[in-house]
Amino acid sequence: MERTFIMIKPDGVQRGLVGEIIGRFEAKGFTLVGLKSLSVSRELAEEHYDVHKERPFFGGLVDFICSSPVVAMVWEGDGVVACARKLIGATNPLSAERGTIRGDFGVSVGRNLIHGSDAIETAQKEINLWFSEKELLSWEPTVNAWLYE
Ligand code: D4T
Repeated sequence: MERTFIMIKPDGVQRGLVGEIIGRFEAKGFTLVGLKSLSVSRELAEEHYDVHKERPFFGGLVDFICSSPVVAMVWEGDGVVACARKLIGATNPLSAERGTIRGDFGVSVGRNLIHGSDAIETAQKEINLWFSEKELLSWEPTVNAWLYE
């Protein structure tokens, strides 16, 4: 089944939104297969955001991600990569729809609370970067019989 990488950024953790955010993924019906809280090294943050390394905001973004703990997760389910992006909302929280995480809780692009992989291929790469194989579970919640035909 499809998997995606989700990270609650330092602002989401500091603002006490970890439970709220995890609850939204749970309530939707996705399965949590990996979860840890960590202080991110500069090396990991730079690797994660490598695609943005030439952008003017790169240095500030890396500083921010390393400034305070994050919560890293892997969620599983049919179509979870694209659906998680919908639950998260647009990059700029001021443009994000109400009902999305960024739309409900954020006001600025540099403090947009949460990261979600943007494609299946990226998700695989990010999961491998943030988690070891033994940190990930393979399990099927009994409730799946009530979520899937
Ligand atoms: P992430 O990757 O964090 O899930 O965000 P998005 O996928 O929604 O957006 P992105 O890759 O374009 O941006 C990555 C990250 O950089 C921050 N950012 C972005 C910033 O601080 N200033 C900016 O001008 C932009 C465009 C926010 C998200």
